[in-house]
Amino acid sequence: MIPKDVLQIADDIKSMRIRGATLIAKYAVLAMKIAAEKYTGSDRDFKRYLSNVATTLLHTRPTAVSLPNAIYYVINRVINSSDEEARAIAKNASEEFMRMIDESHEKIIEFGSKLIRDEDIIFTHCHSTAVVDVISRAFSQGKRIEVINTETRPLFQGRIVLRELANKGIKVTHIPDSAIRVFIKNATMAIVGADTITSDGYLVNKVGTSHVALAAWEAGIPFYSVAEFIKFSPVSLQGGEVEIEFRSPKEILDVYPKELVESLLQKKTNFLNPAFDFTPPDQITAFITNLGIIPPQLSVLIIKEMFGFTSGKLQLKIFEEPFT
Ligand code: RI2
Repeated sequence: MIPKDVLQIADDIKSMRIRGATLIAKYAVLAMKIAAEKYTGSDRDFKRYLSNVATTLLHTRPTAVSLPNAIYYVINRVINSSDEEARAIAKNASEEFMRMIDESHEKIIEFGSKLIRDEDIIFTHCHSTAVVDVISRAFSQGKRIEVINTETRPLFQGRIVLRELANKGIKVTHIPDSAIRVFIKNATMAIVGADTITSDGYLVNKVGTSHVALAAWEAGIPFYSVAEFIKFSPVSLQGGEVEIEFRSPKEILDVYPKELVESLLQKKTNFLNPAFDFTPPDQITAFITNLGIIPPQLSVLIIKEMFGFTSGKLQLKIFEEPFT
């Protein structure tokens, strides 16, 4: 039986009470750790139990690669251990991975804040912990900066950015998503987060990101994505495709008058709610990673350095067949 608090974490990720690619990964390994600690069965059955926990977590959200990367890290170590040591290894690997995330997060803040100059006006889209931390660090270094940010429909994650940065004393101009091209001209750089980066340098991030990149390219300002190693996809190196999550149309319709929704649903209408889009590498100036600032064409190097060249193959194998 999967413990209640582990199921609760899975549910919180699915419903986006826990959101943001890094936080999802952190909670996924925390759930694996809790699962290992609360296990009361025999050593012989532990690996099968953990495989069920991993499957439950994997099925919460399909797009951010940080989730399978985190789960793979723990599972890979457990598979290669004896039945007797598997439980302790699951716990240690989870703790180790959380430390790795924290260390790489600190590195991207350091690299990212160096790119921001005094008097920069930074354009951003959606809420990314990494982006907020980079901007906050640059501000605390005394740089006089401003931010332009989108609402990010339909879930308005832009409001989180607005609140977090404004509370720190940073001047923020908050705009509707449809005004991206109007205001990007006022910015000196664009910085967004990342959910998945493929081996050939495509960025998968909150829907609308590709519009920001295109508008930044047109305006001639640099476009960066801040991404720890967990955002890079080893599976893409093996030809694995990124699945774009389509969320419930309810998220769009929630702000419409109820009567209008009811009448529209009886007509020939269609409501689609993709959560992410693809930005091509030629519109990305660089990824700000824990290993440094790299052009998108070198994404494969991060995968090789952090996961190994063949890890994508192993990931696919582990996730396709339950292990014992
Ligand atoms: P950090 C978010 O996805 C956004 O797309 C954001 O850019 C990305 O995760 C990375 O966020 P969602 O979970 O890891 O809101 O930088 O769908 O926090």
